[in-house]
Amino acid sequence: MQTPDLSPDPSNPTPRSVAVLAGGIGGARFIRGLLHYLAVSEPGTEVTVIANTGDDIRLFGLQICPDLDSIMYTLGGGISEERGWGREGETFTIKDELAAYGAPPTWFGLGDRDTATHLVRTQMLSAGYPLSAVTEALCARWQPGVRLIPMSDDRVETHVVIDADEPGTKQAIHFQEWWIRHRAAVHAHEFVLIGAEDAKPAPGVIDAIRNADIVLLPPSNPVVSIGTILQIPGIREALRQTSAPVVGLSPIVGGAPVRGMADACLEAIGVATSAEAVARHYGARVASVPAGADGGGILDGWLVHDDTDSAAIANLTPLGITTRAVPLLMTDVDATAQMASAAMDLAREIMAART
Ligand code: FO1
Repeated sequence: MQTPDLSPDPSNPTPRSVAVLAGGIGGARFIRGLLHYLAVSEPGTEVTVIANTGDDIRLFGLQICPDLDSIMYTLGGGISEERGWGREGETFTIKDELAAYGAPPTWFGLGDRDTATHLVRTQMLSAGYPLSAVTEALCARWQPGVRLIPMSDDRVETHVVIDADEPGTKQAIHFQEWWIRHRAAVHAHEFVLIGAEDAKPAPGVIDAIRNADIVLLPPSNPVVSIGTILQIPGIREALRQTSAPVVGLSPIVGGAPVRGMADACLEAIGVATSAEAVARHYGARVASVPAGADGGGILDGWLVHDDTDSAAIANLTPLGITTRAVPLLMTDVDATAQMASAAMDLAREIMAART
């Protein structure tokens, strides 16, 4: 993928800065479309991506960061398009050899090329580099065309509380086991972000949100991706205080996730699987925060899929969430670029309405 020219545009001395909070596959594909749109229509715009690290897992002594890697590989041209994770042209010899030794777990798809990323990352972490510096070093190879920052340099992990074998008892398993081995088909009582309360936003995260001209929430999983990022102390507050309009795109179309298993995640937290319910879950930024609420809403604008969800417009607008219905299926880069264009236009509409 041609890396868009991000040098400042002389006719626009102060290039626009966009901050994006993203999970893995859906977020990565949206950002690819966003960069495609910006390269053509708003060259010189700087994009900072704040990525979820709650999916991270330590396996076979390797620190694996699925969402950081999906974004880095997708924007750097190394992604397996059909999987949305891991490398194109991947082989799984190491995985097979580990299975031959009976080394658990066998359910995780550890790719050979991908393993080089995990080895470099783990080596640098062991040498004392923070995850944000490691990510920057890995991106020197991939040139994703964005500044990619983990939500935190502190180790956090999403674990899922499910029923244990003993009737009436529960156990927690790593999110990756729930997602990959169980395909999210085992009822999740709760998601717990281990380490969240002591985690700090990585260097640059809060500034990127505060200094952004526009903040975008791509159609990532609203619970275990975007929702996880919001649990890092300070990030929700920065979103509520930034002067930038905060515009999100619904990951739910016609009552179902476009891909992945966000419906299982939403069900676990008691949120309906609908474009409207997700917007209500994120909350309107203008809404007053009832005493004791969990920090208050973050949305100014919301895009829903035109063919199925335009009814949400009438219900969300009175809440202070300016809602527009546009095609939201990321069928190819051009379609995704159109979505990004609609999101940027909605942000500008919201900014104009303020003055
Ligand atoms: N997803 C799967 O469905 N099966 C896998 O075996 C698998 C392996 C894997 C390895 C590295 C990596 O970066 C991602 C991987 N994923 C796999 C995707 C991953 O579970 C999810 O993409 C995210 O954690 C959720 O967005």
